[in-house]
Amino acid sequence: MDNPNYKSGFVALIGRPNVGKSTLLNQVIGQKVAIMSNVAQTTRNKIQGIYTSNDAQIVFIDTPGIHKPQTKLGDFMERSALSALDEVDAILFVVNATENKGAGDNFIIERLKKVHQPIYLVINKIDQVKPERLLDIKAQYEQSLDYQKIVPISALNGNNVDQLIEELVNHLPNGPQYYPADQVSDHPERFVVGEMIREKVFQLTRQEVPHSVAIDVEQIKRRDDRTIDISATIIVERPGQKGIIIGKGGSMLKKIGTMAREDIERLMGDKVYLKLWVKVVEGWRDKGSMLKSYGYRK
Ligand code: GDP
Ligand code: MG
Ligand code: K
Repeated sequence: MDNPNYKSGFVALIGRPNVGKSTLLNQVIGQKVAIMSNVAQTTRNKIQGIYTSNDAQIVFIDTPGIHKPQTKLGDFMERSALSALDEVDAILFVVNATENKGAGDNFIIERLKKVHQPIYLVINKIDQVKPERLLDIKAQYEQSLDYQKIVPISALNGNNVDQLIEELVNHLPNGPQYYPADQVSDHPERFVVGEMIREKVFQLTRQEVPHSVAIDVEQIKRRDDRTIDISATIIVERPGQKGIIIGKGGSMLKKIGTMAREDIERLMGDKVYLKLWVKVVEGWRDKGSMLKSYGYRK
């Protein structure tokens, strides 16, 4: 590609859990690359979604929510979220129009004050609020940072998302197309597959199994007939959690497996055979070396 006017850059998505960062990413990329859930902090790693057009390429970094770390895993999350900010060309600070600016937002704002990159305030979920409310939420934020622009959107129904992209592209530097046009994520398949399984564990077990779940994807093997064999282990901290995930006569594990398999098939476009196991590893979240072996990047 020899277009001297081509634009490209890296953009970080920052915001409290559940403001709609993953939904926005999925809306922009048009494919399920990030993990969506009502349960806070299901997105533990940086997940990059890549938007490519004839004029521009934007590589999105979906950071985990910035919060005060309590465990080694929390530490990992916070460090990766903050270090991401030094590498990007712009930051999207996403907030929820249905909620007032709170302590979590103020915490992020304090961090963002140290950053020199242009910051866009993205007010999401405007499909749920009246115009007066939008003015009110704007007023709550506009003095807090020197925003490049304030952009109200609905990530869910796509309202004003095109304008947000246009705005971003206009301010990106000229640069190369880093990734091929058909690539939407730079994550290894193992990671994305693991995240899809973990999402189903959260969705189906709700509050009963908290964030102490890791997925170890041991094998992804393509056969000659293009079907894919995958085996993975769901790692929990306590025997009680193992019981919940397996369910009566294995019913819960079966449900998790079926739903995850359907998602993975959609992603990979081939038939998948998914084998799932459940294992108890006490206190895995505080074992730094284990975090690495489960694929959590430094
Ligand atoms: P994240 O934690 O910031 O990545 O948030 P998610 O993308 O996982 O979204 C959290 C919840 O908010 C999900 O139930 C989404 O469907 C919902 N959501 C996200 N964006 C919108 C929006 O624009 N409008 C509405 N009504 N709901 C949204
Ligand atoms: Mg998310
Ligand atoms: K979430």
